[in-house]
Amino acid sequence: MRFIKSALAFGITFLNGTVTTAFSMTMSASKSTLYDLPVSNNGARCRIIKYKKNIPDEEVEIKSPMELGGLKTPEYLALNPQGKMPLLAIKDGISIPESDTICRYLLSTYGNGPDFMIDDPRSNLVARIHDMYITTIQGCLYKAAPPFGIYATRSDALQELQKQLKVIDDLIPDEKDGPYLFGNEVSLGDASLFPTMVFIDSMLPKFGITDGVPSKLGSWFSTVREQDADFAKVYDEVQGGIQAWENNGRWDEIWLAGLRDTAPETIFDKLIGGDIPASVVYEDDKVFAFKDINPAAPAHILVIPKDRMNLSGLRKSSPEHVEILGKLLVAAGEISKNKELGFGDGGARIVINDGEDAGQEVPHLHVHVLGGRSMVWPPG
Ligand SMILES: N[C@@H](CCC(=O)N[C@@H](CS)C(=O)NCC(=O)O)C(=O)O
Repeated sequence: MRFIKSALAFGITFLNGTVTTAFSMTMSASKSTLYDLPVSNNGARCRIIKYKKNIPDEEVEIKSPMELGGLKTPEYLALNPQGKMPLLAIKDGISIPESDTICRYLLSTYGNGPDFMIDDPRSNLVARIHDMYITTIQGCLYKAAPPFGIYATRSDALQELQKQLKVIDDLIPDEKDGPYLFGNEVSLGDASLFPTMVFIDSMLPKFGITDGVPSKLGSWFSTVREQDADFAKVYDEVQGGIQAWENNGRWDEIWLAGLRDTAPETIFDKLIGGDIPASVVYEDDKVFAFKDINPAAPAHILVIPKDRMNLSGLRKSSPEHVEILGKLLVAAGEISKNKELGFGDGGARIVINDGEDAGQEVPHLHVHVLGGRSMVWPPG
């Protein structure tokens, strides 16, 4: 059995900062359990460490979180309140979530094999960019609905993902003497990024993005897989999980993958594109507002999404549209206060006609903002 020297200092600190009690102890490493699934990219970086350092199952055993009932059960949450995998349960009730922390624990505990710590700070930078800016939004590749980290739309998150790939690509040297990111020594940067690249490589094309992986990154990804059996093994594990998702039709209903806006363009696209002149009263990157050419009130503005996103009518809305629907209403509220457009102090009527019976004429969601006179109820 392996023994780990671990000086754990326990202290009780009073308000004046004086430590009144402290002791240290030596712990023996009994078997640890890595809760993880083959498809988990963050877990796969820990598996790369386990494989490369030949850590036997007798020391670090891999189990499915389902053995504790799943990620969101009280039993699992007691070990990792974030309800995420991977999680390494070590001993004496200590559990370590967060793949980077798990990897560093494994590296400092098990001496065999490469140490993954190379003399190039760009390795840590790749891992950091991956953790801060890529895994936080990776759900845009496979999750049913936004938000994806700080992004409220899938297309914004997909764009950001590609930007981060470019940032990492720029860190990779043009010339290097080995298959890994920074030469012939495997690093934490390689282990962190590679499993996520399995996701990106197979999922970006589902969104019609075939040129999303820049060239140095693409060639590192294929070379390391060809030349390193442990990376190839992890590739197969993650890919097997993705294939199972595929077989279950995971992307069939995902916006911009299986689900796209196939309805014909309308006159509104011509107004947005400037092919037909419009009396534009407001415009930003997502919203377009213009005067109705057949006004039904002294002030009558239409507020529309620039990208229809399948919203030929409000009935097509889904959680994918939460951001644009909010933006349309905020813009409508602003416009309804604009006296120069003919709106008064008494308020406005803000209407969405959804479908033929409601009087919708153009199949591109539009919010009517009507004002400058008092309205009757019920509407006709
Ligand atoms: N920052 C964490 C991220 C962990 C994470 O997002 N894990 C995913 C699987 S790769 C997960 O558990 N997702 C399920 C969920 O969030 O419900 C790490 O590096 O371990």
